[in-house]
Amino acid sequence: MQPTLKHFINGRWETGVTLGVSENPSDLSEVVAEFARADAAQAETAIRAAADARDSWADSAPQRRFDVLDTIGSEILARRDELGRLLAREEGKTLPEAVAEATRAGQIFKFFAGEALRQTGERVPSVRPGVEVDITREPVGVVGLIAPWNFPLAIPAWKIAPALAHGNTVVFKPAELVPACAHALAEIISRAGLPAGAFNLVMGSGRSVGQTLVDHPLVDAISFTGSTSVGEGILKAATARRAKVQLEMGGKNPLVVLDDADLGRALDCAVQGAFYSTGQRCTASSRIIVTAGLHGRFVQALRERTQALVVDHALKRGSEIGPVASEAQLAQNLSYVELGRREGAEWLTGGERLQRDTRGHYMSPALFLAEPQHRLAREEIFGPVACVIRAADYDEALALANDTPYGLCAGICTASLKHATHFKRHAQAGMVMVNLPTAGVDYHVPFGGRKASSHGPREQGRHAAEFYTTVKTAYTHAS
Ligand code: UN1
Repeated sequence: MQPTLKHFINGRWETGVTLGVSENPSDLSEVVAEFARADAAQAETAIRAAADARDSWADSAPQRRFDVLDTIGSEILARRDELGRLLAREEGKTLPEAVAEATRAGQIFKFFAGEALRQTGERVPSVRPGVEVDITREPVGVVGLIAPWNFPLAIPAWKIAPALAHGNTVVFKPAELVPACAHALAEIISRAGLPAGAFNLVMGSGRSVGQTLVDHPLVDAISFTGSTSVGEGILKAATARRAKVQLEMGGKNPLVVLDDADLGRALDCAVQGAFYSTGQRCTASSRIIVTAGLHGRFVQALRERTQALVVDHALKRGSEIGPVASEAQLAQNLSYVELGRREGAEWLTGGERLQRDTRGHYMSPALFLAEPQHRLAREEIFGPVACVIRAADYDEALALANDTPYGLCAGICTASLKHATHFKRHAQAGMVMVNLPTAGVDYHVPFGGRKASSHGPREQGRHAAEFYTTVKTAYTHAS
């Protein structure tokens, strides 16, 4: 058994108030980590440490920030296989997916190392003679980062890296399902040359650690990725005390397939978007909207492709779909499968618990034919459960794609430049994919959605500066 994982607070490793364990969802006989859990008081200690370190890190030179972030990125990339293996064991995505995620985390730190050097401002003449105006960006201060379990390296990376690059200090609260991934990342960050208190890891529940971050007056900004219901609570509490808030929440992402689509490519997009990472992505394609001329052939082929997917242990060579991450998530997925049948969606395949050599949270990917009003077709499930909806033509497909409370990502498969161009313009989503799966995004461009999917400025890329900095306008009379 490994030693109990500790919090990292004010430059020191600290034991917690209670203990938790994470288990391997591919093999429940394996405990991945035992970890310290904090209470509100310990979370507050971390917040105070971040507040004390605030000026020193805000005043650090760009070269220093570059060096710290570049060092972190290099180590993650050098250890991507080992980190990917840990991720696959703890979260359950397949080893190739997990190594790709570790790689992405390293690349994100490298990108934001560069951003630390690319800080710019503007100088503009005043409307008054003899006066100059400088417009610059300054750090926000202490940021609380609350991350989900489904991308336990990449999402923390795309919050921590821009926060530090732009001169903020950090209190990071990971999801309780994935403490070993969070700890591995924190351990690398702890040796990269930051001042004590600039980065803190506090593990524990949302109810106590998360809520303390959201409510504490010393926390200037909160970035959260997770469920819509939790996000809405954070929004109310944090805006009431005028903290800055960035939320990335649910999705019910449409993939439109038109009659003229390349069938093979459309099937790849649907299978990858709906079922890879076990469907546990806010960008997953959970509504596949197919026009009448291709509908019959597409549905038959998609059903065959879905049935052929290999569901097994995340570390097993040849596994395409790992287990569901937790018993609670599996129960939710199965309850939606049940609901789909009850509300009259036509079951095509899957949606059953599976037995494998090791005891784990396995289920077969589920596919339904649904009507747009079915809850199965409207609510985020966050598992390998997808539905196909029939549309008469492009216009109806676009209307169906936009008929959702969410607006994260929308995809279209078509050979028509006219329809692709129209869709890019009219899809009510923060991200649009043409002949690509809705899930699987680049690390150097903005990420985020509209409507109930997101709130506040975009994450990632240069646009991350909008959340992690605040603008200052300075006037000077040169006499
Ligand atoms: C991706 O699709 O590449 O929680 C990333 C999520 C998103 C990340 C998706 N925030 O699924």
